[in-house]
Amino acid sequence: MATNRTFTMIKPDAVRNGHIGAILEQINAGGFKIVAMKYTKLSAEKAGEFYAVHAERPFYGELVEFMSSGPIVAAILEKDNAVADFRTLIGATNPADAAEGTIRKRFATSIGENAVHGSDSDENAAIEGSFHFAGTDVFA
Ligand code: RTP
Ligand code: MG
Repeated sequence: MATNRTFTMIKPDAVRNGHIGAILEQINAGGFKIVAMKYTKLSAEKAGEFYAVHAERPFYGELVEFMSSGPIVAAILEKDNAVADFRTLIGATNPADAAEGTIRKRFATSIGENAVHGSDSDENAAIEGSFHFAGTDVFA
């Protein structure tokens, strides 16, 4: 995957709270093009695998349980400087610290249930995109 891409998930809390449409609108308004997208649900096993990097953290069990608690929207987004610009658009991990107008400030409820995921590097964007999508499901 090219380095002008990032990977996102609209997390189970935001789906449950009816924010899919508003979040996708903000993603588009932010200049991101959706090149792959699906509505799906992670098994606990898949969620554990996706967040394996956090396996030793105290919140890992809670995170896996939450991420497999309901459906999500997974998507690959394209834009110049996609990874950094998307992290700016979503705001800080803890919505209490997130800048005004960011997706997490608007839609997240807590540090654990924080509405969206955004890849933290080009390398992880590529890994996470391929975790969810086959190359044939990506339309640039
Ligand atoms: P993400 O990977 O989901 O985009 O979030 P992030 O980079 O902003 O934060 P990260 O440190 O990678 O943490 C991954 C997710 O774990 C949950 N978390 N809970 N209870 C807690 O203290 C805590 N800390 C992190 C959040 O759902 C966070 O997004
Ligand atoms: Mg992260």
